Amino acid sequence: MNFQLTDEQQMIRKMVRDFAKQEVEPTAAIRDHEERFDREIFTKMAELGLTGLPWPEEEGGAGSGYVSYVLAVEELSRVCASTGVTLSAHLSLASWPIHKFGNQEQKEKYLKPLAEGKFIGAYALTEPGAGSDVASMKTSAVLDGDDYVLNGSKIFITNGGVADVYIVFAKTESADGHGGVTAFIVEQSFAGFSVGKKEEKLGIRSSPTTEVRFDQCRVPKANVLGDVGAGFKIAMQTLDGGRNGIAAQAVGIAQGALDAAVQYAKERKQFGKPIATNQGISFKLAEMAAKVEAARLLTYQAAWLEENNQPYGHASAISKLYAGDAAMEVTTEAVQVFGGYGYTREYPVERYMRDAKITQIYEGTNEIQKVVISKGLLKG
Ligand code: COS
Repeated sequence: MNFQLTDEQQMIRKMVRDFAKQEVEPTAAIRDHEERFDREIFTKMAELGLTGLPWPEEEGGAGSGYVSYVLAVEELSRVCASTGVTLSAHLSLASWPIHKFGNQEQKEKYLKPLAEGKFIGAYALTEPGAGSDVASMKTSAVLDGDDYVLNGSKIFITNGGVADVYIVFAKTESADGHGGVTAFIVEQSFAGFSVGKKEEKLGIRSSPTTEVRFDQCRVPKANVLGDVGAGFKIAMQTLDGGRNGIAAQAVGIAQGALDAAVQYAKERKQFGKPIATNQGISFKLAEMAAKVEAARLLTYQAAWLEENNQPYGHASAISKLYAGDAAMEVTTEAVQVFGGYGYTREYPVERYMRDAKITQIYEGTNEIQKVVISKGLLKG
């Protein structure tokens, strides 16, 4: 067993760490406050090759694999969880299904510009009445000549409104349950596509989350992704990898909060000495560090499994479950270490705590992760 990152992985981690420090961290608090997405940061990530990091070079990517991908999401999230999820949703939710199920034409037309950062990607699965219960979606797609005509709406779409390309799931048959769901590649410029309400959120506030609507939206047949009727499994397989991206985001958030808490505990003096000299504080820091490290190892393991073509869905559900909970616990303790100051916007830990909460919710709540994990344990 080798726990050493390769030279390339270490180089990518350092590159993203430096980039995050110089280009992302300085505006993280203000972007959060203003709920402002910054496309320029995305463009700069593209210049570094991050927007196509895992895909092979012939698909426009950097060919660096899934471990590098989680390292990048972790390092971005360490200073700005919104930037972390922008990249994670772009890569694992929007680009991955095209990489995995797209034909040559679709890869040329969509995956390459996504990889080059000319397009931003998003994934539209959830509906008002179909959250955890994906199969009960109502958005419909009816074949009419060479187009499918989509009607319905999707909610909670990360990168909503700023994305150029959406992977959309709709029912091509009125079959109950998992049958009849088909995946489509939808451009934001297609007639009948519109962006609805933008959510005002507790955290990840500089990552836009919106509704998207389809009103007689015409999508060419050529934009069906994978087989007609195979959409439920495409959605699930996409989430298998996406969930580990969220685990990486959670690890980054937790590490950022731990870094801030350690520094503060060494500097802040009460009763004539740094608060870190109290075991009440130093033991807290120790427990936080143990959780961050365990979450990181689970996340890297799941990425390694995917990179080495081994089953990784179970491992990703575990990494997301554990890392999301760890991030919530670690960030809450970080606020506690900072005391009253931790509750103010003067320090970043309140933002980390707000940002951590979503990692227990999106890409499948942690209760859904337990459904996935326990189904895996009990089958057969
Ligand atoms: N990979 C491949 N196939 C999968 C799969 C996966 N990860 N998960 C399920 N399937 C297959 C099953 O094998 C089954 O196939 P067969 O019909 O051929 O036997 C089919 O899909 C249906 O699976 P299942 O019965 O488990 O589906 P359920 O409706 O019970 O749903 C959960 C399963 C709850 C796990 C699923 O709906 C889910 O993940 N919900 C959360 C959705 C989510 O994460 N939303 C967030 C959106 S993005 S922010």
